[in-house]
Amino acid sequence: MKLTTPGPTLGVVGGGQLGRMLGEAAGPLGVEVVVSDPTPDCPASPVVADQLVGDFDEYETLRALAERSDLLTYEIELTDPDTLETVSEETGTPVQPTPETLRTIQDKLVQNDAVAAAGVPLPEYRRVDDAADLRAAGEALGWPVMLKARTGGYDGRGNVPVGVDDDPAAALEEVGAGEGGALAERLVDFERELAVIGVRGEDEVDAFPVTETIHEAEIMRETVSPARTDGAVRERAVDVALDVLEVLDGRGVFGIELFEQPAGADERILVNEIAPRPHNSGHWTIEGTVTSQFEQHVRAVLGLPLGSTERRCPTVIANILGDVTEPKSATLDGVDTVHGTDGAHLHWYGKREVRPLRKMGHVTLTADGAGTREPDELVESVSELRNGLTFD
Ligand code: AIR
Repeated sequence: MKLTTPGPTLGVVGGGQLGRMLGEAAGPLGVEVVVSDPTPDCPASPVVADQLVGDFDEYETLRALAERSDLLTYEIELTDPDTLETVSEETGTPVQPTPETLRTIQDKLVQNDAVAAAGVPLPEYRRVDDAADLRAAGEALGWPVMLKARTGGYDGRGNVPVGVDDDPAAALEEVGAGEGGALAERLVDFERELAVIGVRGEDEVDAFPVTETIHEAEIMRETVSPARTDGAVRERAVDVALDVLEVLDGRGVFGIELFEQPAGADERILVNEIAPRPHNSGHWTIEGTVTSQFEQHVRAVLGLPLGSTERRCPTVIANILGDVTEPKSATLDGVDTVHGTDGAHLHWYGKREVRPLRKMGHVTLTADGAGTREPDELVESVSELRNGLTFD
């Protein structure tokens, strides 16, 4: 490939934090990024060449984005694969990962069916269209179950555990199952949650080192790399992630969330969920690996050679979530301590409004700066740094 200025234009549907970090990674490669997002001055807008304002699934916006771009990708699953396919055919601008892959992943029931059909292990699940289905699923899988909206949920929205005494109709309403239905999954008795960022390039596949993810109330709080588990489990996690990549079509990075079951279980690793884009579990790669997941996504979708996924040093992150009860204008207090700590890096997503539990940024701590390689100490320190930040 030869490079000129301006270089190739990558159109990204969605201009939230993932679009922002894609923009930051694309710059040095000489790749121009244009995003589309419904919110004017979206988080990506200060770091990309341009923003088109429009809904994620709006034909006019996606058509205009395709006309401006050499290739389209997306950083949120709420876009519409049919519309992406249409604008791609009309303009000749390819979409990666393919709309077909988005279609599979967007509907968690179709996603689970695809993973199961490939023989990749995952928790048992049942389709749930109404309260009677949910009761039957609980009887079959054992209470409580994890109820998930088939479409539209992210960052903790759309998932809720349901017990035998809970009102099934209320639970279905809470996850918003009215739109596209739901599924119930057996609640896995896991040792810890893990995630692997897999990547498919032009004619190569690879995976980043496995990450441990710590969740509370269905929202990711911290990640730890290397994951605090044994080598055999880490290897198995990467193998399962590579098997998942086989199910998917198209180039790009994929966030693959996993459960680690206790020693003695039939399967040590089960697939939880797949995202066809960079993922929160891979934010540590910005400082922690030779190539970040964002640079890797840009390389992969454009068909450039992939970069090394090797870890530089143990690295942890803590998410900065909205610690407010009502939405309000966002002012983060306490950042000086983060800036003043060796090995700590602040990532502010530039969201104008803070909302309860909204992802507003993250703090990364690398072992080479922090002076300890002990994962327990690192995760404690990064949590302390994050806990010192508040929205006043
Ligand atoms: N995102 C997409 N899927 C899951 C997540 N977290 C990221 C994308 C999207 C942004 O979250 O970057 O644009 C939306 O965040 P919010 O806080 O505006 O809902």
